[in-house]
Amino acid sequence: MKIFVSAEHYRHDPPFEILDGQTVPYFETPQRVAIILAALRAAGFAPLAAAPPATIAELGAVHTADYLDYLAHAHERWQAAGRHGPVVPSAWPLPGLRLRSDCPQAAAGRYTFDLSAPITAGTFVAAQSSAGAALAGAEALLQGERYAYALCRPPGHHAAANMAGGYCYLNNAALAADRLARAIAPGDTTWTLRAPAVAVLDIDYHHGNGTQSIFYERNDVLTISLHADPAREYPYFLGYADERGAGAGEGYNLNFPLSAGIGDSAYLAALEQALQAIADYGPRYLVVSAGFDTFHADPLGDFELTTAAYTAIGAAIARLGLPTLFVQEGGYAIEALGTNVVALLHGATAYAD
Ligand code: SP5
Ligand code: ZN
Repeated sequence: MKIFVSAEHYRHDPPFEILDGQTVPYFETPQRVAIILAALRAAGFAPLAAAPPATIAELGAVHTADYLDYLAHAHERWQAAGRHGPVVPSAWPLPGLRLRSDCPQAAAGRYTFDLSAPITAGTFVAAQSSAGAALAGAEALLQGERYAYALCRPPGHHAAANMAGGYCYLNNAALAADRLARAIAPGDTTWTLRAPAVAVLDIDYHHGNGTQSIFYERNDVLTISLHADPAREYPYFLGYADERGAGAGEGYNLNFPLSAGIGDSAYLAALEQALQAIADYGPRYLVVSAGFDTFHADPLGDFELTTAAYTAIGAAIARLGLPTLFVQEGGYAIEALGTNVVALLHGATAYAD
């Protein structure tokens, strides 16, 4: 198991977020990485490799140039306009409004879909470092590793080609999946030669709206997400079961919206359906968006998974027999986060063939 860490993650440390109308301390903290690293070391997972930050050219594989320009410069433009603190939107160009201004507040509304992705001075460097860890994990699979784990922070699965939100800025899992897919048939721009090269399995509590939208019209990357039903839970506007992909990508997106209070056995049964779908498509590589906010004690979630479930999830994933990259997403029950990450990775490696 090769493990890559986003070394610059600590440069992203927003002071607060606005959660359901309340200003609260930011849940997605640098402490999360420290706790996971300590648990990995204690469990004997070593050595840890620092990955180089992803370059703008690498990020352009799944993100738009204008969005990357925004992310890279939003904070300095905000400050130059005399504002203090992190960049947070205050108005959005919803349908019926006009996208004319590119002043810093207008840009924030245009490129951020919620109040949970503030941009501080170090946010873009941290996000580049996070994406770099995921890309290094993809390269490790291409070099023949059976497993890799990218300890990404900030997380990525809510970030779309041109939108930040939900603690996410750059879509680490999508960048890794795209890298793997392109490696299978370099130069194929129709996706057809590569279909279906890679599956992304998203087990974060929240729907991976960014990953879904990035690959929605592609058939070389199958996207599957198990998550809280968006009819009751964030991100509300995507993640329903009837979203199946479009155009060439039709049939290459699957959503499993789940009920509040779901426990280990019902969750594992839903996971088996998702894994069977992956097996039926026959991809060459698997990327797992690994969130742990499905844990019973998570402050953001309403699922009831125990630590034992993560071991079982890892083992079930391993039985697919695919080279697999685990990409860290959410998980906010700090005291259990390291234990749960180790449980997932142990589950996978213990069943390696
Ligand atoms: C990567 C990731 O896990 N991002 C999650 C972002 C969630 N942001 C807003 C969630 C608001 C839902 N209300 C929580 C109610 C807690 N009782
Ligand atoms: Zn989440």
